Amino acid sequence: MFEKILIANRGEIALRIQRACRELGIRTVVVHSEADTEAKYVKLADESVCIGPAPAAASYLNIPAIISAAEVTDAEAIHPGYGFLSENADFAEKVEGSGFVFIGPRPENIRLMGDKVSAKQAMIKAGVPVVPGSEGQLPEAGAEIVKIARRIGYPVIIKAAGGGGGRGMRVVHTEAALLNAVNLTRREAQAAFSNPTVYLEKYLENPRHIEIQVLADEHRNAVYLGERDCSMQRRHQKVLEEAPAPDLPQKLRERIGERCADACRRIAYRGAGTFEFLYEDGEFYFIEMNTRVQVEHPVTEMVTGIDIVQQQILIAAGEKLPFRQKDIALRGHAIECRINAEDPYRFTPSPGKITSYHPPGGPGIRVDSHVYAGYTVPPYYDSMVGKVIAYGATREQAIRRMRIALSEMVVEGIQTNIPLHLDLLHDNRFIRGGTSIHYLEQKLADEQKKPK
Ligand code: MV4
Repeated sequence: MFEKILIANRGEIALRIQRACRELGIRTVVVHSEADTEAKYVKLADESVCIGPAPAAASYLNIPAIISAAEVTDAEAIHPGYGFLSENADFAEKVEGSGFVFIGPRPENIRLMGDKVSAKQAMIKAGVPVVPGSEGQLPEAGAEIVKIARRIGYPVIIKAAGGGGGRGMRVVHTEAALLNAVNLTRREAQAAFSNPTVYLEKYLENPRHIEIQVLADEHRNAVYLGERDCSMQRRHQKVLEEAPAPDLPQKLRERIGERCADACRRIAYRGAGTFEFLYEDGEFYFIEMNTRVQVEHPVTEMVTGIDIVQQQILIAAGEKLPFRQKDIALRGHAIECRINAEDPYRFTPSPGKITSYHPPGGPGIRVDSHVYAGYTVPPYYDSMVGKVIAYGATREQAIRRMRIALSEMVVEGIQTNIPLHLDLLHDNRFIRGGTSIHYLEQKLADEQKKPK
């Protein structure tokens, strides 16, 4: 096992990784920017190294500085967390080329999934159901593109191979608008990702976003840890996630889970991963794979009892998974609310000093956060300051516990989205469960229209 791990991230996930290391008896080095020097989780680490000024490009994305920090502290492995360099295949390669272990998938698998066209082709080959579409990049010739779109049927969506997470896509409703949309998306893709490659899919009008968590070791063992429903989102930012997905039949869960675990074995996947699907009318359609630990991993941890971050570390150390599929059972229900430093209805960021802080507690409540009274939320990074996770025997109990938790919670000095969460937790459609990816934006738009 490793003796020392370097954590190449900040905020709540840096603290989460630290906790996993500590439980495994591994010492930690945290790298940080000048804006994070005073943070408690930095002081809590066994060692810390300042790697640059506040802007992420100069610090958390500074590959040579991070590798130098690993060298001077004698760390053996690097955990990238989520965001920043976590899905950068060049970083993973440089980490390994410098003699360190990258706690994540092989660089070639990160690269395969980073290109959404090659990811989709790999899934088709592995028998994972995908959204009907161009099965590869779109050709140059307009007449060919028109033919493909006619075969698929309108509406269609044009997506950039280098995109993902909602960047670089355009919905097309008519043949008249098709070629102009393709050209626009190509130009945007070239500018944003230095890659003009685009592909086409049938546009699903009202799906849910359901994702399957997997773990795979270096010995071709792979398991699925059930699913998360992440449909409650605004502008491609998830707001609230839950596990399991409301009303998903057990048969479908097993069928899609087996497909994902099979795909992992086929591509020799290693580490934690997430298969993202759109789910509509009882069918799963693969869209993307994430090759990192995700923000919402705790809901899966709560319903499976498996520590995903510890498993990432054990897998990176070359160990075999300590369980098989038959040992994994989903028990109860978990909901996560992302707590953001922002105006709860205008969504403008609200960084600054937290003057008072009372986190919730009690049965089934978990708080993953690095903040405390006196902490200053810096303006340079994303606005998430923590997550509250509520576990219950049933979805109803998890909702009740979350309502109590958020009504107890006090964060003063900055604005947070806690009022939005409390509103959602009393929303009849949410309480019923199974809302689509458009529900929250529609609800917010409807409330805008209502006179106060
Ligand atoms: C789609 C889609 C409908 N049909 N693809 C947005 C993020 C990126 N991961 C894929 N996205 C979508 N792809 C087809 N063929 C609708 C979305 C989408 C979406 C997906 C998941 C979660 C939230 C979303 C919000 C808007 C659009």
